[in-house]
Amino acid sequence: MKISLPQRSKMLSKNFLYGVATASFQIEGGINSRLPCIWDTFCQKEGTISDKSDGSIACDHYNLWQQDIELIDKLGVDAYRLSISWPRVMNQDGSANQQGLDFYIKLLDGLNAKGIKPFVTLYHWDLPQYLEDTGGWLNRETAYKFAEYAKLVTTALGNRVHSYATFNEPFCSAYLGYEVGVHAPGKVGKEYGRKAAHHILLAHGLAMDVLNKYSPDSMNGIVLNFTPAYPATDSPEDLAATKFADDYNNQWYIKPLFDGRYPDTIDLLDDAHKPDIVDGDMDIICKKMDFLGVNFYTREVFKADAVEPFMVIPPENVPLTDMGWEIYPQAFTELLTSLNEKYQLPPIYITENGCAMPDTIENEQVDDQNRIAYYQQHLNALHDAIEQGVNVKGYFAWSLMDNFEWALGYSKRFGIVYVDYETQQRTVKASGQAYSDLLAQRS
Ligand code: IFM
Repeated sequence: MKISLPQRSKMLSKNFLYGVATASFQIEGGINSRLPCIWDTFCQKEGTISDKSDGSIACDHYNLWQQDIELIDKLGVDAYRLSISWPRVMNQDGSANQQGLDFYIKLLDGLNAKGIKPFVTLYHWDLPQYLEDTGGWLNRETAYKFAEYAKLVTTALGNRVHSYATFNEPFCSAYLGYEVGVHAPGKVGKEYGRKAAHHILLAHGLAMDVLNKYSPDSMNGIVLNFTPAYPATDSPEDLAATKFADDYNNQWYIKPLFDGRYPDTIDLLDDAHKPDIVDGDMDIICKKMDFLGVNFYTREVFKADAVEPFMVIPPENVPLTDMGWEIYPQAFTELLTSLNEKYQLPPIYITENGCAMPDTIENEQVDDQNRIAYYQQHLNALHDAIEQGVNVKGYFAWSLMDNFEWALGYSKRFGIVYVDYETQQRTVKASGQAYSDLLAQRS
């Protein structure tokens, strides 16, 4: 199967950017050349990672980066989205770890030499453990440490970076990491989630000033994930529960950035669960950005609950990915058009979209037609949003290659390239070839 788009689609013009994405902890390995991060610690705890694995080797990208650049180049993409490991480049006393910086400098130089635009995320979840030891994202001070880290990176990397995102998916760091505890650092409590989120958003705002000062020529912004919320029925109770869920999971992270305030749902929270907002914080958070990164995978359906403000209905009798996530591309279009209506947005980049599928490799081939179908449906959905006036400038497939899928370890494969973790052999899947063929068609 091929991936195709309507003939005159803007997405077939060379002005529309296509890329592949990864993140430091998920692919690098090389843990002995950096300080420990919260995911190293979390992986050591009993019962946290489904296959009991960790990030110590991952895809060994720390050693195999040169061949990975060749692989990215072979796919014919315009851009590569990667993240920087904070504990690899900064020592505990705030000084630079030159060996760590050199790793990224060589990587960026290699990409630029091939004309591949580097999209760099400063924080994709690997907080230095020493900062977690002083409270992590529950400690306001961590936001200021992040701004110092942003300064160190931008001054060291100079003009090598096409685009900087401060954070990847604050929802995941705050909610999954500090409220329900399924991600590092594994804290559980409603009194933590919103506080962590606020400090992350504060860190974003502080870092935007740093980026604009020390890297004024790059495109600077943030990456948010959205799981659009749909009601189980049209009953007023289910509609109210769905609105609460949408505010809590989605709007919570975007509204402060563009409207300078949290959704009104904040008034419904117990005081103990509210963030600690200091005068002036919302102005720091609400900074002009050059782009918004949007990550989309699935939707969720909600109904009212007697105890909690909302309840998720697990998907049944619908198409699913290997994560158990519903395949519902229409939500992608509806998400983008609704964000466009609600907010005054800068240009959007789809910074992640893709799926885990139960791949098998036979005769050195992975025939993942199911993943090709997912990409086809979602690129069509994106095309529809663009036709309806949403200003989307580019799209990144998640992921370049199979990698460490957080609490699910290596059991879920999101790559368009297959990784044999025993040999570190990379094999381009049928989806990788289809993506590459689509990109080659552009004029
Ligand atoms: O693998 C993750 C990535 O790190 C962040 N966004 C979602 C992906 C799939 O779960």
